[in-house]
Amino acid sequence: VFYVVTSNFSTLVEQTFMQLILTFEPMRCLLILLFILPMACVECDAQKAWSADSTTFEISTVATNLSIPWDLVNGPDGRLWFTEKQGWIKAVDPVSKKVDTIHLIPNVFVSTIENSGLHSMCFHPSWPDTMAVFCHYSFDSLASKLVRFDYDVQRDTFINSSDIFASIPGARSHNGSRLVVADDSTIYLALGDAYLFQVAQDLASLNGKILRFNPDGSCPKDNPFKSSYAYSLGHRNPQGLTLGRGGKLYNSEHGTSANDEVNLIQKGGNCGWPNVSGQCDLPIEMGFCDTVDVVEPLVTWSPTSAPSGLAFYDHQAIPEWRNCLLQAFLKDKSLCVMKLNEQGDSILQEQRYFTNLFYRIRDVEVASDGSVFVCSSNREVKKPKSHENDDKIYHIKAHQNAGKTQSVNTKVNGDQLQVTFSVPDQQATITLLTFFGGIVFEKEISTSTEKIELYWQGSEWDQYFLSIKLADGRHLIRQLHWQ
Ligand SMILES: [Ca+2]
Ligand SMILES: [Ca+2]
Repeated sequence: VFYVVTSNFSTLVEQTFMQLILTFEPMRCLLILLFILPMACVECDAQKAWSADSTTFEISTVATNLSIPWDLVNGPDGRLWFTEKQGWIKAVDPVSKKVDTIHLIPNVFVSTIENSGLHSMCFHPSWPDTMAVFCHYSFDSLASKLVRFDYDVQRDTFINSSDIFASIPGARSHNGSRLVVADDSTIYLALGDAYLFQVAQDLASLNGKILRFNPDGSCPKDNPFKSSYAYSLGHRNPQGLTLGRGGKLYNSEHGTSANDEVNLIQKGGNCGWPNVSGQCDLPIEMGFCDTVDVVEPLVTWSPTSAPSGLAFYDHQAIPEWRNCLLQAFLKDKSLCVMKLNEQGDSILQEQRYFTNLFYRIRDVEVASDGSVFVCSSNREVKKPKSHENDDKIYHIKAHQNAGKTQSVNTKVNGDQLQVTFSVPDQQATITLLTFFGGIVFEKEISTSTEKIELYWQGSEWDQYFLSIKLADGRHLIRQLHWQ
């Protein structure tokens, strides 16, 4: 549509211009030169086209039939540890795909609707000297807690537990949470407002805050507010928390029906909730914004996309994602990749990946080799047929050309897509999918080498990815962007 409109407009401008030149009306020609030509040139500058990532992603499933995995954490033992909402703590070996059950927390409260249960976990900063894990979970419809569990490496299970925060006001949702260990061995915990809204501005309350505490549960002396665990206040329901370059702390949180936020957290900063939602931009917010120096979000999403887990990516394995925040979306069923500027204090660009492929995504974790794990969160909703064995944990890697399998070459020129696909020894199904998961093109490939040329009218409102399912079970994805 964009092409048709702009090219028609351009033709119209040219025709009109030529007509006027030919009719020799100097004044009208002058008007054209002053107004219409600059408009035509704006269009020249804004030439956009489809481009393809240089990375082909290879996606594999490492765990199936899970029940709402909530937090994915790289284990110090090479396994990927994760929590499940019902109270399970498990670990999976991403190579053998063996899932080990480590512990079931007995007193977890799980609401059938909304969002309570076992949420976040992190490892003790002094591991392996101190083998312990911190977990945050609901133990009542109106309360959550943060508990330290000691880990027995021989038996691969938890042995003792001790409360760090024994009773935090909670609710059937709006509990948060996410745990992150900082380089200085303190721990951050992002907590929701438990629907008590105004407590997010009350330093005496733990809710609606990003807390900072020592592993023994004490309050760090250099916290911004005297004798307070609060590191940042004014948060609604944060479920994303991650460290970027230079220890910068980013969070993401759910908005009401609008204004999901990603924030660069400031020590002692106030992110505004419930007085401010998103930017300071409404008359009703101005009184608060005039008296408090509100930390405004780096980005907002309206209507909401439902952001959950957040991770920082800075590895060369996927060059497109260097210095990016990776945001798991539940409602928007995609992974949002946000390019940061060099200072890490603004977002230059965002692209959505894998839309509808995993369906709702609850968390994202970056492994030390630059591969990425995501988990689905589909048992909370009516699962689509294609997701019957959910929930799952997926492993996303940059595809390496190994053995006989050749690369997938994608060339995009304007609205012409050309795919060269060479797999000598196996069949494959190649599909072009739209942003909403609709199939534009599907073809079975069986010959040794095949070149496919596909022409399609790309719309700038859409996003596309190529899905190549190899007969050996590997799934390759190449993302296309309108830029
Ligand atoms: Ca805010
Ligand atoms: Ca606002």
